[in-house]
Amino acid sequence: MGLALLVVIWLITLFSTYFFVAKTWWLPAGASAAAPWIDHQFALTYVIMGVVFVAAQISLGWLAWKYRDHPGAAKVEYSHGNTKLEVVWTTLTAILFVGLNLMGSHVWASERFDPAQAGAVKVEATGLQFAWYFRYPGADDKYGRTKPDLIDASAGGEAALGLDTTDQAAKDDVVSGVMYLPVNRQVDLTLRSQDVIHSLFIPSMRFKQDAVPGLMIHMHFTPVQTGDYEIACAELCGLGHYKMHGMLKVVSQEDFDKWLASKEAEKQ
Ligand SMILES: [Cu+2]
Repeated sequence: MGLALLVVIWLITLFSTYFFVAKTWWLPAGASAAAPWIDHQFALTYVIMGVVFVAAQISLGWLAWKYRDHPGAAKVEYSHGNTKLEVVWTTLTAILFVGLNLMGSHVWASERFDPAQAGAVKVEATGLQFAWYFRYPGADDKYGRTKPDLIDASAGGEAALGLDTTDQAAKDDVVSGVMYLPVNRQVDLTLRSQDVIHSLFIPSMRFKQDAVPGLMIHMHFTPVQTGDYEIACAELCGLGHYKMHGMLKVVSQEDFDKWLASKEAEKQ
């Protein structure tokens, strides 16, 4: 029995570790300026935790076998713990946990607390059950007023956001179901939610941030590669959560200007 346990524990350890080492299910290639940083932190966490995990499981299997019941086995002795050992591993775990958090907080804080660069593209992302809408402030660089009583989710677009078209600043606002961004320019993102908590998750940008009703959350990131990228909602937000899917199109500045101009023209 002890030997069977050892084999099972070691096999489970080997198989589960293999999928991480072989990167069978892994993140898509990073396409934002912060991606190398985040990937480095991600890999470091996995390597450290992987070493701890494998060492713990190998010892577990070996101990299960070593202390198996067999003729001539020593009499069982109950231990009430070892204070010195407990202090050592609690301290080591705390150092590891706090250390990794401090390292990671630098990247996160740079996207959250540092102000966006001058000339960043302003985009507002609004989550609602069950879609994402993206709003661009237009030539005046100002988002127009929205009013809860004007909201008509079934109409989509501007009406879904409750855009008050009598507001001067709202006249040139562009609302899109697809997020367009110019490459190599920082995005000054404002996150909003209309109903429940959603989470804007763009794996290729290594970006994930909750959208919370009543809050305007400011974040920024810089896409560095053109292409089409998936957007998902990463917060279980209701029955239709699974279809709360969107697309991000990172294009050249020229194509971005053309797209924005065509959307402005559509409004006239
Ligand atoms: Cu959602």
